[in-house]
Amino acid sequence: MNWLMHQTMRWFGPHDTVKLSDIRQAGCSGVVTALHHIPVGEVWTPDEIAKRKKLIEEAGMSWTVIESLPVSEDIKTKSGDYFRHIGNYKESLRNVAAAGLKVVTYNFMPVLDWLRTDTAYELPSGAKALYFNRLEFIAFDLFLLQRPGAEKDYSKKEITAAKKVFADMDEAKRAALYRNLLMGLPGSDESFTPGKVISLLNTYKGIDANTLKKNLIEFLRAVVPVAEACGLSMAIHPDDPPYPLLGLPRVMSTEADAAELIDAVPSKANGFCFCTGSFGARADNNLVQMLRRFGDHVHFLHLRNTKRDAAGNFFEADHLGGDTDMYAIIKEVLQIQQRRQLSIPMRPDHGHQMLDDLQKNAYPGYSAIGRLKGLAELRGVEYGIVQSIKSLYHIGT
Ligand code: DNO
Repeated sequence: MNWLMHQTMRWFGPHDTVKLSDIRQAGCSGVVTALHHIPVGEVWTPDEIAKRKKLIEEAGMSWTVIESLPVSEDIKTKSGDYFRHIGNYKESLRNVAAAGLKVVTYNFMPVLDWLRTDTAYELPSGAKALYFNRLEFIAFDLFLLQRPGAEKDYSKKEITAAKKVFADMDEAKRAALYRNLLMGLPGSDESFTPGKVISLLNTYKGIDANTLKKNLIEFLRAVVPVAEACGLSMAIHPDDPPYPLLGLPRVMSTEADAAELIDAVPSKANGFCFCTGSFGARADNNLVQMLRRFGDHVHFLHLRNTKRDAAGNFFEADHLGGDTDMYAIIKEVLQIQQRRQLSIPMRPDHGHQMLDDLQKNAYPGYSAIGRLKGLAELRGVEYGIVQSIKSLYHIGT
C-alpha cells in the first residue's frame, strides 16, 4: 500500500468566511482548527472540543490537527501564571486526546506570531500574496514603532535606505504597514499603540535566546510525557520569518535548533509542524536534509514556497514555484510515510488571493481559491511520483 499525505485545510471556525463546505469541495477530508475563542492559558473543555468536532463531522470531514493550542506568554517567559498555565495545558491535552485528536501544533515565538510587511502584495498576474520587505520592516521598527535601541540591530546603510523608504510612503501606506505588522499580535481587534507594543516587547527584557530555549525545553519536559501517555504528538511550528526580529529572540529557526529540541526531550511525541515556507525563508536551511534527519518527528506538514532575494525580502510564491524544490520535498515525505506506515496530515499553507476571492474578505493567506490551487498542485505532484514509481517497478495499483 502507498501511504499518501492526508489532505487538510485550516479553518478558523464558524466566523471564517471560508466555509467547511468549501474545504470539502477543495478535496479535503481533514480540517485543521483551534478553539480561538478560549483565552490563551485557559483550559479547552471537553464540551467546547465536542461542539467543534461535531460541526466538522457534520460537514463530512474529521478534525485532524489542532492548530494551535497556544502557549501563553507566561509560559514562554516563565513568569506570572506559569504553573497554572502548564497545568491547564496538560489538562487541555488530555481533553483533546479523549476526543480522539492526535496532533497538536504550537509555536514558541515571543509576543508575535508570523510577520509580513504587506498582506496584499500584487503579483504581475493581479493575484495578491504575502510579502516581507526588509527595508519597510526596518522603517516600521525605527520610525513607526520607534523602538528604543532599534538602530543597533541594523547597518548604517540599511538605516539610510529605510529612511528614504519611509519618506516616500504616504500616510495610508504607513498605516497599512503598521496594521500588517501587528496582525500577528493576539487579539488584534484591539488597537495596539506603539507604547503598548513596546511594553509587550519589554516583557522579554533579560530573556535572550538561551533563556527562551531553556523555557521551551522546560515546557516540553512538562507536557511531552502527558502527550505521550495519551497518544498525542506535539508539533512545533518554526519561527516565521526564521530569525530574531524587534529585539525578540527566536529559537526554532534552523536545523540546529530542531536537533537541540529533539536531543533535549527525546520522544516521538516531541516533533514538528514542518513548514517549508518558514524554514525555507532562510537560504542556509536545507529542507530535504532536515526532512531526512527529522522524518520520524514530522507530525504535520505546511507546504508553501517562498521566493527570496539578496536584500532579505521574500514573497510567497506559487506552491510549486519559489526557492523550495517541492518535488524533492514530496518525494522525501512519501518515503517517510512509507517507512513509518502512516499518512502525515498536510495543508497547502497560505495561497494567493485570486479570482473571485479578490472581492472577498478572508484571513490573509487563507482565501479559498488560492489554497485550492495549491492543494491541487501538491496533490498532483504526489500522484505523479506514486504513479511513476508503480509503473517503473510494475507494482499493482
Ligand atoms: C501562519 C501560521 C502560523 C501558525 C502558528 C502555529 O499562517 O502558519 O500562525 O499557525 O505559528 O502555532
